[in-house]
Amino acid sequence: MTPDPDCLFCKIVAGDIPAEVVHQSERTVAFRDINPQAPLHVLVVPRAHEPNAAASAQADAAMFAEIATTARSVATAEGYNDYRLVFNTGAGVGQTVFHTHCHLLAGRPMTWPPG
Ligand code: DGP
Repeated sequence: MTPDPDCLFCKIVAGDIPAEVVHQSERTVAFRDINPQAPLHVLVVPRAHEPNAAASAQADAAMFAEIATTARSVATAEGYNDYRLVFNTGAGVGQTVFHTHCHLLAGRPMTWPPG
């Protein structure tokens, strides 16, 4: 899918908006969240623009799997074996940026269920 000129994460992927990138590959980019909710809070995104995580998984299952393995690599590299992955999928559950992204959170105790 072509980049959306109005999409914040497409601009970060393109390097048009600065971000602290911690990992990148042909198909994914991982960068620190601007408003971290844990000592480690990284967003792993596909380079390809898809507003919705389920649509991304359907379009490219291998890329979607790569998001999970990238998150594990980043967590491990930063010294965390325990971590939480979150895909907010839809405005009703808190999605605010409509480019598929996986929140990688680690470094503090977490409760369940999430708020
Ligand atoms: P969500 O609510 O699931 O759509 O999460 C969007 C996340 O994006 C939120 O945790 C804050 C983060 N974010 C928003 N704007 C920026 C930005 O300009 N740079 C970075 N690095 N993160 C951003």
